[in-house]
Amino acid sequence: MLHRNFIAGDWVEGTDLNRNINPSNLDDVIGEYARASAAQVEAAIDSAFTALPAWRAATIEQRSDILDRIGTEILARRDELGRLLSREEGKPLADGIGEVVRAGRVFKFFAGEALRPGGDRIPSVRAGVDVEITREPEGVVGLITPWNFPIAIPAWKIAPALAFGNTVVLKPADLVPGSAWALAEIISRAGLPAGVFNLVMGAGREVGNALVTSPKVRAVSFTGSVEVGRTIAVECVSRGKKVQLEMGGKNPLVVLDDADLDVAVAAALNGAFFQCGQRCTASSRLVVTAGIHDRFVAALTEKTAALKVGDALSPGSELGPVVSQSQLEQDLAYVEIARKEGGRVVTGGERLNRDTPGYYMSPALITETDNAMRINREEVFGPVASVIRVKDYEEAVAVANDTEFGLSSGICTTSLKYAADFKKRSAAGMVLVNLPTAGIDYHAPFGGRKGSSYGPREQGTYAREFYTAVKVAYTLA
Ligand code: UN1
Repeated sequence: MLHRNFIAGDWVEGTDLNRNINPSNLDDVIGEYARASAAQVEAAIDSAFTALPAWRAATIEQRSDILDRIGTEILARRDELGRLLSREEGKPLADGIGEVVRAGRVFKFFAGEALRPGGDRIPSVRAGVDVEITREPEGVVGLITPWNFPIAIPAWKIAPALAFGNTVVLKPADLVPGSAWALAEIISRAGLPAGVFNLVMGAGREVGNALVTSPKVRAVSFTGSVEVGRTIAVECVSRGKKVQLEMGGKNPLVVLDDADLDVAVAAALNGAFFQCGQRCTASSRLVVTAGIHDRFVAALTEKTAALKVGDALSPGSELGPVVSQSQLEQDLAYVEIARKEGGRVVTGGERLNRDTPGYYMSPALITETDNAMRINREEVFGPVASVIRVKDYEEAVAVANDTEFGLSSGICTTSLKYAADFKKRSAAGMVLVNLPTAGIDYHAPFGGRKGSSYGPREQGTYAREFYTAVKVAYTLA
């Protein structure tokens, strides 16, 4: 079946076809997806621009109802959509379904937020004058989403954009267009005026670039790599657009001597390896104090080696394949880099063969590393984690913060004192205590510091900052 782009309320063919391949089984073609041309992206932007007055005129209740309807359908179809997601992205079925539920709940959350646009009325310093502060939609927003959360990330950008009266052009990742297409199909039947929501599929070079450079797009929200994010930032800032970027991480999980070993091992196993470490929030640096180091490494090695890697849709699989050939090559290359730097690969890091051809590898745990090595400076985005031994809590904090990234961080400890201190001193946007650094709530603000993020936070009530423009009106009565 050919899946087309959604532009100005119509399903339109593109100029090129993208075959969506299952990374668990390269013989399985999920479908063909039309790639839009730059001219078609312009048409989508024009239609979003034209649709602005109609969507601005919709009442907050009409917007809320539409978002609620979208959320209801996503939740009702969780099994089918979760299966599609796991089939195209490679995360195990339970995680695929979990992500679909998250997307549905995001729409439900923003159905509520649509009713709470905010606003203020304050006394003026001048007699007889009223000051009113209101929030208005920014206008046309361009949304560019990555392959690792094929439905949740589109959801958490589209839902607030629509809730606050913006019109949308979405460009999903070229590698996983299926879930975003299914979401667009749901949105297309939810009662929006034509042009309020548009889907343009294709590569960043063509489709993404057209979105970022168009004068009619007022704001761009991007999740993806640092390299692409920085280019987008320059393009947007030089054109006076609002921009929001979520990029990489090299997130530390600190394990202190007084940690509950089971809690720490469970947090590290999940944070480092689940979903093949393909999360910007993955716990890729395990910073462990000397007194617990050997016990922690022994227990984590055993659990890591026991993880079942297989077809994402097979019930027993705890890890699926990684997403693509180039990602697999990058992951294996980083294991080699770490080995050459003096790291010890205590388990995994090897290509695996399964019944079907796919991008399988065993999760790699690397010990005897230090924080200056490339394996601890650069984001791998695969099932690869390294252990850094430190002498005490003070050194752990210094190492945790010594990175150009700052998305999430974690600490495993039974000490309230260390937990409280780490929450204050961690240079990350999100700090987790006795939990993995990944797996974040859908109603709380999401984002980081330093090289990880740029612009206002996503999600929760904080999403309003990006998707609205503040207006202040003064009236002499
Ligand atoms: C999570 O860890 O729950 O691309 C979400 C990413 C993030 C989302 C992580 N933007 O991995």
